Amino acid sequence: MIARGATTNLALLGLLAAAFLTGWLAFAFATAPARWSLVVHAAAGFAILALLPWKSMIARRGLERPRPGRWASVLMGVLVLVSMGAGLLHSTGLLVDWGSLTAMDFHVGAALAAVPLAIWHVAARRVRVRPTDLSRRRLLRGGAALATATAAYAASEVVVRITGLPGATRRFTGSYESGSFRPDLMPVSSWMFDAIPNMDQDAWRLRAGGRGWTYDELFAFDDRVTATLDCTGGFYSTQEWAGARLDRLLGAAAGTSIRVTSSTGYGRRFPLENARSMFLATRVGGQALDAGHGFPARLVVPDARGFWWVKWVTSIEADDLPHWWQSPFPLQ
Ligand code: HEM
Ligand code: HEM
Ligand SMILES: Nc1nc2c(c(=O)[nH]1)N[C@H]1C(S)=C(S)[C@@H](COP(=O)(O)O)O[C@H]1N2
Ligand SMILES: [Mo]
Repeated sequence: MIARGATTNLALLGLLAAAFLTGWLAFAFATAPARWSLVVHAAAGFAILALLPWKSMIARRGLERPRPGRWASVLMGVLVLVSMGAGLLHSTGLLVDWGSLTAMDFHVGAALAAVPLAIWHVAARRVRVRPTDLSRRRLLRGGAALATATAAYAASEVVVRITGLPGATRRFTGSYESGSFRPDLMPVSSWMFDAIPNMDQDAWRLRAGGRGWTYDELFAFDDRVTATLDCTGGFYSTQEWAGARLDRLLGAAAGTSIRVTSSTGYGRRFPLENARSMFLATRVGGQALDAGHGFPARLVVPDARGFWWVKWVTSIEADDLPHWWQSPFPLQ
């Protein structure tokens, strides 16, 4: 029965899908739900590790038959292993930064690259399910395996704390502290490909609330907030921000949502009622923003992930589109 491997392959499919979904779910939140989703995520990851001995028997047998596309299966295996290894390096803190990239970048990058190969793999290497594959005994065994994987994850977290590995200091999102209250030490990051633009302070205008604002007009606002930018790349940084609360810029703007747009074209949409708790910052730690952190002005959205904190903002416009009318994650 084990020799046929259908149960192992199906369990792998479920676990890979669960790991992928909970990973993105954790990225969507900067609050407590991120932790729950990451517990499920890590348990799924450990369960995949536990299945490797069985899967390698299946793979070895499969590789003995010359079939087109074997290299794609092997490449997918390499990508999944790279993703898993980078995930563990990040979570333990053994290796978090690799030059300008982070372990998280490799973790998510390798997982994303594996997706088309995984779809092909499942389609090209069909599993024929027989009733015995889903017997009660096997389901029980699967449940026990999941419980063991969760316990193994809990144990790994205990070990990380006892041994005092850097991973013990990470936040509930998994991110590491970096340069808090020291803007000069705060990392500069972008979602994907945005380069730091050259902004001319005198020519710059902000479109908001149906009018244009100059840099000096915006700089005159002094609303303050202490907030934590938590980047999905794996760092967080708490700073004292100053600028204008968004509802003050918008005035009596009508609509259901606002779109905040960067000079680079990057932008995010928010519910209009959130404007009261969002800020367009011109300063951090009492100093004007530098180019990397969003000069002339950048969004500060307390309790939202870093990718919502649009930099180099040029317009804030209200309209009647629903706030969820956008890609869940930026596409540029
Ligand atoms: C092939 C798919 C994936 C597998 C097998 C996988 C597996 C893992 C493993 C084993 C860990 C280390 C768990 C620990 O010891 O704490 C981890 C951590 C993490 N993964 Fe994934 N992952 C996958 C995809 C993703 C994706 C697509 C995302 C996000 C979009 C993601 C986000 C994270 C985050 C944020 C952590 C850090 C958790 C923490 O430090 O507490 N993962 N992953
Ligand atoms: C971690 C994820 C996985 C890796 C790294 C992996 C890797 C491999 C490799 C290297 C082979 C042998 C080469 C080949 O036949 O192309 C193979 C075969 C196979 N895989 Fe996977 N696989 C994974 C997940 C899955 C999943 C989710 C399914 C189906 C739901 C699946 C079904 C199969 C089947 C049916 C074979 C053929 C076995 C045989 O010919 O006896 N695999 N896999
Ligand atoms: N215009 C623009 N704004 C952006 C991004 C981007 O790529 N383009 N990246 C976002 C992401 S993912 C993060 S984590 C923060 C990083 O801000 P920092 O460079 O000040 O640390 O900016 C956000 N704002
Ligand atoms: Mo980010």
